[in-house]
Amino acid sequence: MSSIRIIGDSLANIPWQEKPQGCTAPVWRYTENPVIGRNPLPEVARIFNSAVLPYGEGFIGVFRGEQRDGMPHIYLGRSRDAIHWEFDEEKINFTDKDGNSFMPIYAYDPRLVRIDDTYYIMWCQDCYGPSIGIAETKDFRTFTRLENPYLPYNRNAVLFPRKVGGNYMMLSRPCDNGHTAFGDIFISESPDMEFWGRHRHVMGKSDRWWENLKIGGGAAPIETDKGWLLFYHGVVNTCNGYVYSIGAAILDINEPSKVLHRCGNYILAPEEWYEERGFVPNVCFPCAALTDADTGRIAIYYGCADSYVGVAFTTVQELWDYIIAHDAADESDFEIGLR
Ligand code: BMA
Repeated sequence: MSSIRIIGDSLANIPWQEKPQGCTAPVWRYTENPVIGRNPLPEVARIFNSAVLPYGEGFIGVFRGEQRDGMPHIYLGRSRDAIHWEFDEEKINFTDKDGNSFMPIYAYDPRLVRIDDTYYIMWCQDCYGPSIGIAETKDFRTFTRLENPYLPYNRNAVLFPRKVGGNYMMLSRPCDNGHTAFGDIFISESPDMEFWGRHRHVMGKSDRWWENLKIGGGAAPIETDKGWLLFYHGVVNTCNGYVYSIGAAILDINEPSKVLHRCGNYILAPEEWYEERGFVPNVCFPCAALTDADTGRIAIYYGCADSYVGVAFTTVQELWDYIIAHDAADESDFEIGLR
């Protein structure tokens, strides 16, 4: 097998546990999962589908908090070790460019991406139906919403952590305004974070049963010397409803609408109690990954059963070997995605 390395910062304090003896899977769960349990705040019943990044001496995150009126909003959290979190009791107060309050009606499944000295949050919100909201902050005190990047309906926006070919790049998943029984991942480009275009198809659902209904972007793509490593979710419909698993693919570094490799097997599927049992059973929904370029360690943050946050570990080499050994990429993946 060839070797692979992460291109990025070192993160000596990344949460980590060694692979358990006898584990045959490419990804293993943190033994103390879930890291965020029920009723984490007076006004919040569940936190899940959330994203974290290193910040200062510790970590910061944007968390999907399901309020007791059933509406999701985004809450800020801080941690020294990326395992134990303290949350602001009030949801993030988004403003417009003039500093006036500009709150979404609801906000869910946030992702958090740093580009240079700016942090971007993207999430799903109502704009006459589910669509993507995006905001920027430099200090995690003021959060300025930018123009909505896409028309409705759309979910699962994931920004790349740097420009590619001179433009910002963002994955998303066009959908309907219900529980969407279809969906492929697309990519769009922008020179300025306002005007998005040059849309391309990246990858579709497949005939493999774990992802044969729909797929959607997960964590911000991780730069490696073999391409962008993408964690995404894949969904199957069963007689008892949707089941969400985590998949992995490698996208071309300069032309990320091309999928170079795609793991035919899921890398994590619901099997622990906190993934199988909850508000929505059988959901593993990745939204972030911490990485340490020095060791190749990766900590995946994923929502569990729409009720909890879990952490799972792997290394870039372990994952690469598994993806290549189970590579199922075909012509529809290799294409540039323009018709
Ligand atoms: C999707 C999104 C996710 C959720 C999943 C399972 O459509 O709403 O936030 O985790 O369904 O309920």
